Amino acid sequence: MKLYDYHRAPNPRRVRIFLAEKGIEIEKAEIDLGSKQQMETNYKTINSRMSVPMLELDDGNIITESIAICRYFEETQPDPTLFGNNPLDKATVEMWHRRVELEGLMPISDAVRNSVEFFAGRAMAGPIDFVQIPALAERANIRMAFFYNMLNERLNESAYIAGSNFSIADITALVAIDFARIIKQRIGENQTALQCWYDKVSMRPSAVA
Ligand SMILES: N[C@@H](CCC(=O)N[C@@H](CS)C(=O)NCC(=O)O)C(=O)O
Repeated sequence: MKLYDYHRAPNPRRVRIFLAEKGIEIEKAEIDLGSKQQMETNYKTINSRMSVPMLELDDGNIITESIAICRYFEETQPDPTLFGNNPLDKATVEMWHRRVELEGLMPISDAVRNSVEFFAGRAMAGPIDFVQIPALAERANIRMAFFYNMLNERLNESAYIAGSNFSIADITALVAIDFARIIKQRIGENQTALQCWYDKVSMRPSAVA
C-alpha cells in the first residue's frame, strides 16, 4: 500500500493527520507539485485527475479524494473513530465536516488559487487549465470571514467542531486555516474561541504530519 503525497499541499495533509491520529504508518511517495510531477505520464496514467493524495492498494486498486482515503482507513481501523461512533454522532460529524469543506476549505482554495502567482493558469487542480478570476478571490475573502465567525461561534459552545470529540471536521478546518496563511488570512483577535481551539488542535502530535 502506498500513499502518493506532497508535503506542502493541504489535501494530502488531511490524510497524513488522519493516519497519525490512528497511528497508521504506510509507505509514501512524494509527487512534487512544485515541478508539476502530477502531470507526468507515469502518474497521469494511474491518476487521470492528476492530483494528490492518492492511495494505491496492494491489489492495484486506486483511491483518490482525501476523504474517500480517510474513510477507507476508518473502516479498516475504526479506533479511534474520527467520523463519529453512533448514528447521531456520525450525522453530526458529517454535517460539520460538510460545512467546513464547503464553507471553509473551498473558499480558501478559491482565494489562494485565484490570487497567488504560482497558480496562474491553474486556478483549479485537475485535468483542465483554468485562468485565475480575481473576482472569485474577492468573493472568497468575504466567505472566509463568514466561515471564521461561524467557527468561532460554534467553538464558544463546543470543545471540538462536531462536539466533544476530535474528528475529521477538526482536521479539515485546521488544514484549511493553515493553508489560508499563504494569503495572510489569520484568526481575528476577538475570535478567542476559535484561537483557543486552533492552539489546542495544533498542539496534537498529528498536526506536524
Ligand atoms: N478533492 C480532492 C482535491 C485534491 C487536490 O486538489 N489536490 C491538490 C493538492 S492540495 C493537487 O493535487 N493539486 C495539483 C494541481 O494543482 O495541479 C481531495 O480532497 O483529495
